[in-house]
Amino acid sequence: MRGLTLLPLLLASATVSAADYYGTLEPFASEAVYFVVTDRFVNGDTSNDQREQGGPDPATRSFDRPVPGPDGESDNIGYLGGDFKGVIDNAGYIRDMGFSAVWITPIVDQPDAAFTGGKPVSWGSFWTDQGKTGYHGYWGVNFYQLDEHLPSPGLDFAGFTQAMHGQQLKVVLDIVGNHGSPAFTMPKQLPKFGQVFDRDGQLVADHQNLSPAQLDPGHNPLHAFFRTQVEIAELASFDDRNPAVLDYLSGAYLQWLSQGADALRIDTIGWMPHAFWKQFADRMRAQRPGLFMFGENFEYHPDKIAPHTWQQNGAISVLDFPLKERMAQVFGREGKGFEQLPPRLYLDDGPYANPYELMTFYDNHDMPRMDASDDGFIDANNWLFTARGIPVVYYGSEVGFMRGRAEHAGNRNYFGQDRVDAAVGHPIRENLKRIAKLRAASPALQRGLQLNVLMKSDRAAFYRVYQHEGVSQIALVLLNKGSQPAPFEVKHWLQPGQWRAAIGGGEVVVGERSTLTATVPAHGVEVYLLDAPVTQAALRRELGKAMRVKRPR
Ligand SMILES: [Ca+2]
Ligand SMILES: [Ca+2]
Ligand SMILES: [Ca+2]
Repeated sequence: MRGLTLLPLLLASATVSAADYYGTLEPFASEAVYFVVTDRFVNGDTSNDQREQGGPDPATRSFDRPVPGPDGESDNIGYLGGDFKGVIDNAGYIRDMGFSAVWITPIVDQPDAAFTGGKPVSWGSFWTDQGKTGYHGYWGVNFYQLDEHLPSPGLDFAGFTQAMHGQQLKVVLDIVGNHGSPAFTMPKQLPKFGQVFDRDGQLVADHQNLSPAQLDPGHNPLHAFFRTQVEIAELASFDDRNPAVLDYLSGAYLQWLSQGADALRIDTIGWMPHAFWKQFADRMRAQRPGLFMFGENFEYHPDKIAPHTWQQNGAISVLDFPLKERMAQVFGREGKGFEQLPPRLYLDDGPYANPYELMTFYDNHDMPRMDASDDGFIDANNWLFTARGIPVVYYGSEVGFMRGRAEHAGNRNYFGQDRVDAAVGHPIRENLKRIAKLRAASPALQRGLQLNVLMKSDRAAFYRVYQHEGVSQIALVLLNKGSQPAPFEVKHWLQPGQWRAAIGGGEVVVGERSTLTATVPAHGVEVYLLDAPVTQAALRRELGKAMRVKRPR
């Protein structure tokens, strides 16, 4: 009898000491992503440049189409030669910064000429496409075929993913489901624009240079792929209600997954209904269980983007635009305080299925690059790689390339091998490397619960805690974005033990009810790590609460 009553007690105490504490168990949350517009990163093979394409007519030639700006500056809306080889050649450069994955722009075949419709592109303009080419990859015409600017002999997409995997880098493939290429307003229809071809190269849809309202999907089978309303600029909008559209797209993306893509980034996800993406996600995961996907819904309000993350809508993560908006204010020239950030983390509430699985970033190709000093970039990266979420850094940000610049004002300018080589040793890159490598080695920074201790003005202090299946780590992160060294005194939830300073080196022994004091250098970070099970009572209580937060699924 006695033994029988004791047994549940023993089990109960074993359960308590092995409590699970984590923000997420999603494996992809351990990654850190470097994002390249492939055409604009490095031209590793000039033999695939297709420099004659679209020529000789200056209105349609596709290579190197500069858009002049003030003071000799220039944007460019033509192809500039970047390719798979350019990325592979620099895999070591990317991995050496602490990244584990590379997001590349879409790889599918694009029209072979510059677009002649729409409004002319001028320096600093928005929503203008005349004279622009498909260098960015978002104007698909054959979603089963690789665009000819990307591969090299012996290096198709499967070869590319294989080479990247050989360099310990995952490949995040950018995909589009909402639209094809620009499809109307051309003075005269050009080949491929507004057309869609299947895996055998057969024409399956053709906008025929007609405005959406002029299409007749009920009677003309070539129009059945398209919607009859204008959506984005002059793009051919796919009709999500036509089952052939889902078949076509999911067939194409399963093909690329079978060639080694590790995760998908979904462009313009908000322009197709949730029901479409739910079916799409189900088809992808039927082939690739657990596939991680994240969408781009360019909205700063979390209620607008969070529904994508819910199970019923496909459980697709999203780029964290609401946090990005605040990061630009805190680390950019406005210099606002850290107190701006917690309201956008949604650690204890909010509409996301799981905020720890969001893709965090401070700029990209669709918005002005962050306008910050070198120190601002350093501070931003120190935050990005220690706070919750999965960090994404846009190519060139490791040197503050084209900072503050929007599309058509240099945002997507060619980076090139010379800049890559010169970037080694740059202070932004050196600091990025340090914090990214620390995150890459820390389960707590990757997937641990976040508990904020202090977020005020130039100082932030917070814990990240991960305890699961025998791995236990508590990280205490101290950030100083000020230009003077900053003192910290942390006693809240502080567990006694021998903490090691992961950046500065050395150890700090913390006793019962004592305080950890530290001075963090200007624009600096320190991360104290304690590799021990969580025992401190108040910390356990707080973590237990965090684990019980109810979230929409
Ligand atoms: Ca090339
Ligand atoms: Ca092409
Ligand atoms: Ca749409």
